[in-house]
Amino acid sequence: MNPLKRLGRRRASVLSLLAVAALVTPGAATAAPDGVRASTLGAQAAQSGRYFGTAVAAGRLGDGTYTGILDREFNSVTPENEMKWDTIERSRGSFNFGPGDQIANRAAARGQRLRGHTLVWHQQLPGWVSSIRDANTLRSVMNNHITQVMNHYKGKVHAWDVVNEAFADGGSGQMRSSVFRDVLGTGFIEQAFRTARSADPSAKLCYNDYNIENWSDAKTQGVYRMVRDFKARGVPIDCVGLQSHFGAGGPPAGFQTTLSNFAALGVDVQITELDIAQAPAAAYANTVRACMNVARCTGITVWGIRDSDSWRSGENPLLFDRNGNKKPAYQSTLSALGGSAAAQRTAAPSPRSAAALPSSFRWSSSGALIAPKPDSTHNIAGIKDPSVVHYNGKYHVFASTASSAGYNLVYLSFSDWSQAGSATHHYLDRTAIGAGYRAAPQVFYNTQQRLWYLVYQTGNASYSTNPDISNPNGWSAPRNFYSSMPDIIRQNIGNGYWVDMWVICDSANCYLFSSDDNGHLYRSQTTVGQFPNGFTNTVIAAQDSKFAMFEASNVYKVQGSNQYLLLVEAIGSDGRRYFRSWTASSLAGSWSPLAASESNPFAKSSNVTFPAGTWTRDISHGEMIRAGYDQTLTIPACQLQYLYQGKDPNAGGDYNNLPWRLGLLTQTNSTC
Ligand code: G2I
Repeated sequence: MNPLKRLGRRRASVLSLLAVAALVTPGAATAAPDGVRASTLGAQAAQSGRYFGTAVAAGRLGDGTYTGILDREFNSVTPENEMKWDTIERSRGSFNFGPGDQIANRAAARGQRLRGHTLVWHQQLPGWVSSIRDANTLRSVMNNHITQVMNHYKGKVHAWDVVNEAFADGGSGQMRSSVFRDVLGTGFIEQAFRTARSADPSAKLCYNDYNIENWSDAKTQGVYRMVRDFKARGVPIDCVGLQSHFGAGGPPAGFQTTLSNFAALGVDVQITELDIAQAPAAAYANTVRACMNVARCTGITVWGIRDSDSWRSGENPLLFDRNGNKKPAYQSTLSALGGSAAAQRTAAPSPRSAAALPSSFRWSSSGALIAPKPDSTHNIAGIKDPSVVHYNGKYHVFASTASSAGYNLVYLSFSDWSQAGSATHHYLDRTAIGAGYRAAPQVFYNTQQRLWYLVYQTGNASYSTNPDISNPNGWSAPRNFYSSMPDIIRQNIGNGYWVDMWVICDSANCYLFSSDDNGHLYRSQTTVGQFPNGFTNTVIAAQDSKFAMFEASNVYKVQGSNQYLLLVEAIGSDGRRYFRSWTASSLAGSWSPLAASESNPFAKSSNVTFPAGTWTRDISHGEMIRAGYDQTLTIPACQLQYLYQGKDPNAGGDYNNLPWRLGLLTQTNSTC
């Protein structure tokens, strides 16, 4: 969004260009190739820095079919039973590490990582422990067990399930009854984690449980509150294990939200015991994709190798059949990890294509949901350029405020769109972001740095950070991504302005896109590790006539696919704003038209219905409702929603005083 320009009078002169204009990617005649695809689960997961593991039973290590698959496919192992209390300390003070060592030593010899499972659990607990009634005795027994076992496996176990399954099923959200809770009180979990940290400071300490995959479940909420409390009070916890023993339907709809929300607390998340009744290929793929879409989802473990090895063998829930053959779920899992088996290259469409976006779109619009809320010191005419994330049960919206006095930013949050209009507007000029020209915000969470970023334009490309998105006063003062305008922009910008900065990262790099009001979309690049510094290699990512490639570009990752989506606002033959769309297979790749013309637009008044009344003819600068909120900017492939700015079609006059409002588009032609 450019606060200064007026383009309306010149629109007609470029109409003829719109239909035929082509997009080019200078200096990138061919698309970047996809990453090299691996043909095993572990190798493919490793390409994104993740592990792919399995539960291992010591008793099966003499079976050549079993070990053949184990060593070919998996780069992490979890002893299924061999590190549990009833094996390791069957009688008090007498430790039997034999079966655990057998698995640990075998894994170490083959470079496989080891998850430790589990130190404190109410099951597979010897009777001598569960019958203790004295708190001091039980505390020292528990601390001693943790310390002895962790000492023994120090340097061999990368992550320990310190406490397993301590929360109750059902609607209480409380801890379950167990000897530990009943004798030591609910503080036993904190005690166990503190003891574990002292015993092996370099191991990751995990809380592990089942039925915590559905975000809205009381059990999930109970565990979430505990982890949040631990992080707030400095109790050592590094990860949450979601066991993921699923029914045939696979993960619950909100599974990725759950992973993201835990991760946003500053812990890793891991899928620790995955198995799915009847192992539907799509259910496995959906599970894996959810993990791939969350940067801090660091690995996946399936709970066994062949169906016959499973604790639920009657349900055939694993990736290999009884003979050790790969099942369809194996192929879909490999695909979802980003890989492709040789045999699959010639096979029928992979599950990925099912999640691809359609090539034309239809939408239904809400009425104007959010209007400016002027106060005694903010005489605001329009609210514009929204950026939105759904986090912690709320929509968090950042937007430009516009008036003849200039531009600044506002923040509001609400739990439901029906409440958007009544939300409090927090003016960010009162924060360290400061007064003066700030506009076109973009918000996301950087999972590596555990910080929210707000990217916006100030004449340069600027940003502020905040550890807590819900605290408007937590934003830092503006800093710039560039020391000055990159040469290539200076050379191509013409009489335009440099606007609408947009950051998106894949697992290796972050990209900064921006527009120039002169038909160019620019792209700079830095590494994920260097971000927010080091943006260089600025190139023209796409170009067209100045009205066909106007402003307000958005770039997203499409969930469950290798597709990226580019949206750019254009000015139509009717003088109204609309959106065009392209896709690419990599962020630095070239963009192919999806719905990119005035007759087949991504979103324009011509493909939007207004059941609540036609309050705007412009579908202008805004943001998709994302599937997550991190730096990957992942959107769903289905049932898209887009928060946009529109205005009374009859309004005119001073550009900065136009009465922009925010409305929500919901896709009506989703096929999934
Ligand atoms: O129950 C499924 C899993 C739930 N989360 C924690 C995991 O540790 C748990 O694993 C299972 C093992 O897969 C089973 O193999 O835990 C069970 C015990 O609760 C394990 O079952 C036990 C049997 O109960 C014993 O009778 C048997 O001797 O497996 C033992 C070894 O085969």
